[in-house]
Amino acid sequence: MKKVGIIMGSDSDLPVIQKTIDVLKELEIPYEVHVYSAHRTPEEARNWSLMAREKGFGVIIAAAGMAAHLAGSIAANTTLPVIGIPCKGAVLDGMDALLSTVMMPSGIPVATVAIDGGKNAALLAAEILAVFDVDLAEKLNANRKAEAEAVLKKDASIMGRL
Ligand code: RP5
Repeated sequence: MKKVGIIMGSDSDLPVIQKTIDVLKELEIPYEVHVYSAHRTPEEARNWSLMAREKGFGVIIAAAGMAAHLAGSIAANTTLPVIGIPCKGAVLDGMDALLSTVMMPSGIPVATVAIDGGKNAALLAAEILAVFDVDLAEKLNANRKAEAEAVLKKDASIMGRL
């Protein structure tokens, strides 16, 4: 199976990426995590992205906050699908990162998930890999079923209490 490459702009983004890692582990998808910044370590971020396809990655998740150009700059150096996670910062509640990540100019796409959407980033990455992987698609179906059952349990519990 192709690996998921996870890049975060700072180790302060780890709480968001932990949610991504938890889902990938549960689905038994191989991954690799790095801290590379678009502005603090531009060369490392660029070199890693240029080699990503060759190194066996199938999709990349990039998480960054504030003026979050990480996902876009990674996407500029690879034609692998890039999923951007805008991370909440201290000042603008993540709106800065959301707009920086989602508003990519035409030609270089970044699939942007919600602010701090670490879980959805992992699920979207899994869905991309599952296009040609029947076993993984089955795991995703089972996952959806479990989520639906959990909601119905909550429904029954609320109805019993209110
Ligand atoms: C971004 O700036 C990082 O992705 C992080 O979300 C934010 C703050 O980084 P630190 O100052 O905590 O390293 O580049």
